[in-house]
Amino acid sequence: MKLLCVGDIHLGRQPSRIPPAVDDAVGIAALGPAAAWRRSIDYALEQPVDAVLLAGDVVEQEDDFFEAYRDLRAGVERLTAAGIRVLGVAGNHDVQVLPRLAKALPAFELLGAGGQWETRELQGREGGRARIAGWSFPQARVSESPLESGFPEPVDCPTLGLLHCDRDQARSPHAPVRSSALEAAPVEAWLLGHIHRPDALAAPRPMGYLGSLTGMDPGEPGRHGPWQLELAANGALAIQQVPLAPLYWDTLEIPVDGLDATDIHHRVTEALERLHAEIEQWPQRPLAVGCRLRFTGRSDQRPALERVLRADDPRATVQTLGDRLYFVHDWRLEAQPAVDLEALATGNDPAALLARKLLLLQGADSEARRALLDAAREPLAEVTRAPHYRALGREAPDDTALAATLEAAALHALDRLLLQREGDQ
Ligand SMILES: [Mn+2]
Repeated sequence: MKLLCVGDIHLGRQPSRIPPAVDDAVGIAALGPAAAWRRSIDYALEQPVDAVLLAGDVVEQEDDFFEAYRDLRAGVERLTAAGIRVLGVAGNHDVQVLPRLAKALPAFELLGAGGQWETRELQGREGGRARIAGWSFPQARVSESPLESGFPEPVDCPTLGLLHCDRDQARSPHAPVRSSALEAAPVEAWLLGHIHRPDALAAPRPMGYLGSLTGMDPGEPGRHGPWQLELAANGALAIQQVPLAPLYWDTLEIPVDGLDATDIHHRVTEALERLHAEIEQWPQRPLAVGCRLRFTGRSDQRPALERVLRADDPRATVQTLGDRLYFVHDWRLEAQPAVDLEALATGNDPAALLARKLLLLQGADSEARRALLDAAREPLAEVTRAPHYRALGREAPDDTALAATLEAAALHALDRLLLQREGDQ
């Protein structure tokens, strides 16, 4: 028996950080959840699988009914016409809308409505049986573990658990469950929704998050897609990810040691070409690839590098390699200046003062380091609270973000001080 297991789809959500040039070339819709869902259906029909399982948050929000209805119906109709069943559970995002969709679309089988565990048996087209046990969110906030009560008793065929939940977050309002409770349940596999980063699911007893069907922003990097689960007649189970997401996010590290600033763009192109060569080897390939560039290493050309990167910003151009678009959504000059900070720090001029603060920031936790972060915390938090930015809903920076911001600012200032020094001589 072959099953295609689909994690959070979020129909109705638009991918973010897509440059206008990429939108113009392929259309943002070709990169979003609906496109990923269509690709999954094509794959399910090609195989063909016996059933498609949806682990909740199929729809982004309640008012996406009509858009989601169109996409879900088109998919369910194609699948059921080919004799492929479609089963799903509701997550915290689609607690109302998924049951409504199920009513409007009887071919779609919603499991565990109202927060009551429910099972359905599947028959493989080549023989074999399996049972799906599912539970749906009865309301958007659920503070008790769905595993506390009512989990179905084992029977004489393999059971696969389908659940949208928050694992090992005891105080979560999104159906908190403990790993130990998942492990103790009488199932052959747990197919979970909610967390968008896929787990490394593996036989013999896969238990974990399927991940979002496609990465919708740079915070969802790596390969995404549905998972194909196969149950052999002897009970052996195999599972593998089918990374067919149309959009792929990655971070490229580009060392700039010994690099002349004018060669930086060449170095960026090389890094993108290397990534392209790797992606060409994949059996399923994305339409577009968004990259964050980290310029690392040590350089005596930091100011020049920054000037060149700002004058001819890598974010401004979209590269087409093969039939794929590559774009840069962010870059960071993280390279350290080619100076000995320890030696510099022994002086008593402003550069020495900065070097001492940098060493503090880059060093281990200490009282002095905490004092430095504390001094920056409130002024930076004030920025996120400013009326202009409040609508972005950004939280005040945590210590890691604070330290990174201070370090970047200190390096920038140090570059300028060192340039002045050279000018003085
Ligand atoms: Mn969720």
